[in-house]
Amino acid sequence: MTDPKRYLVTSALPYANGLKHVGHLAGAYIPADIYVRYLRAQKRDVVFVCGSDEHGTAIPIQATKEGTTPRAIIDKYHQAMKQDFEDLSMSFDIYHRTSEPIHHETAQEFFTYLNDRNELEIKESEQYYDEEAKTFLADRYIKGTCPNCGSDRAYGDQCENCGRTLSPDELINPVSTLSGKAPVKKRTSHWYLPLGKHEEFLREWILKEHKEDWRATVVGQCKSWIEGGLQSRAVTRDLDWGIKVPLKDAEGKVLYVWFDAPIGYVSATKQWAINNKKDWKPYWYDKDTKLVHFIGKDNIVFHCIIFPIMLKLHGNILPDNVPANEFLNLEGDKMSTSRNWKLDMRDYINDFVKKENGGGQCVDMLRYYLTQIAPETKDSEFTWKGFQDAVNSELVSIFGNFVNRTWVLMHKLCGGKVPILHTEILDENDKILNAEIEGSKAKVETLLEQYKFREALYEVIDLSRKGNQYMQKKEPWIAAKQLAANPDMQKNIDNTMHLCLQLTANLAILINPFLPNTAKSMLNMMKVVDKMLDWENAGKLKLLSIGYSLREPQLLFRKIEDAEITEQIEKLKAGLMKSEAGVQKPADEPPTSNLKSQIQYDDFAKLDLKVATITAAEKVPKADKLLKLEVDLGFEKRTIVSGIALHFKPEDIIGKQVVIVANLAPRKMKGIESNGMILMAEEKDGQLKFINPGEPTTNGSPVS
Ligand code: B3M
Ligand code: ZN
Repeated sequence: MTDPKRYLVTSALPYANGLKHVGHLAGAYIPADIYVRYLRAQKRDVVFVCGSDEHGTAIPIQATKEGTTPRAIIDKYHQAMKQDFEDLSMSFDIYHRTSEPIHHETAQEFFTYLNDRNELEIKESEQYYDEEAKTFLADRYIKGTCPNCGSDRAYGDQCENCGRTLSPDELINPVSTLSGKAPVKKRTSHWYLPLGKHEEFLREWILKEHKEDWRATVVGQCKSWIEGGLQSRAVTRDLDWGIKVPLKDAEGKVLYVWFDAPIGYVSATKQWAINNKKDWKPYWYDKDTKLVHFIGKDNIVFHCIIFPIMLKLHGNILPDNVPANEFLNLEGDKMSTSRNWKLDMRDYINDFVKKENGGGQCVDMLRYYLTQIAPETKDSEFTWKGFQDAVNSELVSIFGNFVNRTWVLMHKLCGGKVPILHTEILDENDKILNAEIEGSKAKVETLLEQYKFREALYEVIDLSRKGNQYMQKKEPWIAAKQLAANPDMQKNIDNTMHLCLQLTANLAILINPFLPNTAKSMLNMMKVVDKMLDWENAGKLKLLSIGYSLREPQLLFRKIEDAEITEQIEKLKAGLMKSEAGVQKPADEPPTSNLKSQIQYDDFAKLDLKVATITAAEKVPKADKLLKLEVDLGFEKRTIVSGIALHFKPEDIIGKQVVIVANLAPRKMKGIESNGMILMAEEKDGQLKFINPGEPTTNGSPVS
């Protein structure tokens, strides 16, 4: 959409059932905040909404876990998440909550509107019911074995292990999480949104209209949903936590959380308008509004297929783009709340931002690293070493260094004032730098408009790198030494410092959407007001007036010490150990059966199990859980990468005889090709033990 009248930008509403981690931050919040800050600097009319998602089974389940009420849970986590976002400089215009009456009314009105126009279907079906708890079991209240991967951590809506979307009927051996008993089937009726009816619209709108401007990953996911056949989706649930279905004969039924949550964007806008005496309607009805949803990839179907259908039926505008991010892994593994393998925003805030040498610069360091590794086109990885490198060798050594050098030299060589520019002696280097400054605005702008935040940030840092190179070429400190012999040299010094200062002012404008606290510190050093950060000033060469006196230099970023990252990595591992210990069963409890579904002999016969000896073992760099093993199969040697580094020291396992799956397809892990898998037994407490043939056996012997 070219030149819209106004923007409405949304970030996914996080569930108020626990603290959120930096993976969430990188996915749906930082990119949105960058985009919005950029639009505000352009003086655009923009409203940025977010809030807590306070419905769904996640809430009462957490309440049971913590031995409290759903209300207490949402109050606690709403407050905590709101605070975390504030502490990390997220600039929402409103951080709302879906438990507010205005949201309940808005969501009910949507439902009624669609229902009155016969856009919903009522269907009777059999659903799982817990006879002991006397309640129907929605999604997360049913657990069982995943039909896809065999894990027993599968729920009625999704498998925790392989991520596959499931329906309760697909679960093998389902049990109720309320009573632990097998549920029975009972008839119930629900309202459905028939997605299939809108297939043509979706094909046209996503696969044609937005084929080019939406991310390929987003279009790809939508395409496979559309082509997989669009089923009707129930928009109500039998549950006692949520928004009541606004009909007489709907006792005990609430709106499905994914029906009400996106409407949360609308109700948040309404509340924002009330708070600011504005009209909310144009933001949701006027075609000149550009609506952009920032989300993680697991939310694509809801934001690109289901909610747009609801919006279309309700007469609202549709999103112009949904720049969904892929996932952020952590130190070689998927981030996971249940396994405690994560870095909560709160932990970073406590360990860095709130520390003595923390504050805004530590906020910006995290914002910087998370943008630099943003999973825009594929999953990416947070490592503490990567964080340290990004801060020390880019923020400190390039950006911070340029600004600091400029300030120190300006005070030393130009009396702390913006020196005059002697245009008559501008040389080639000066002209090249001028052109770089002038060209930077368009470059960064184009990338931001395309939601390429990583590249946009790179351009800004690159501009400061060019500043350093320029300074290195001009060497004003050498010119200073020649002053006594040649007073004309002052002109050269003036020119160099003048341009470096104008570049610093430009850097403040360009970095502001990404690192707002840094921009603020720079404004302070320059003794100028916020107005200078207006985007239209970017690319200009006369931002700081000649003769204007500037403050003393102030270090923009501090270094991250080795000890700090070692401490974090240890903390992370300790957390994992704790969570593994947490799920430990009492020692006297016999192992549970947990049997996977039956297979035929032919299935088993496909496995080629062989005896082998581990001949070498070493840690895989930047992956705390992986060991690279060499095994001898008698007839050949192989490399196998195994996730056992937290359990065994490499030197302790060399020479051990093991059983391996020898015909497993090769898999790359951390760039190393793994050819096979070592069999392990897992004790109740999570300890791993090798499977071996019992007595020394010739390598390569088959096991059957
Ligand atoms: N609360 C799921 C999530 O946090 C959900 C997003 C709602 S956005 C309308 O991933
Ligand atoms: Zn699975």
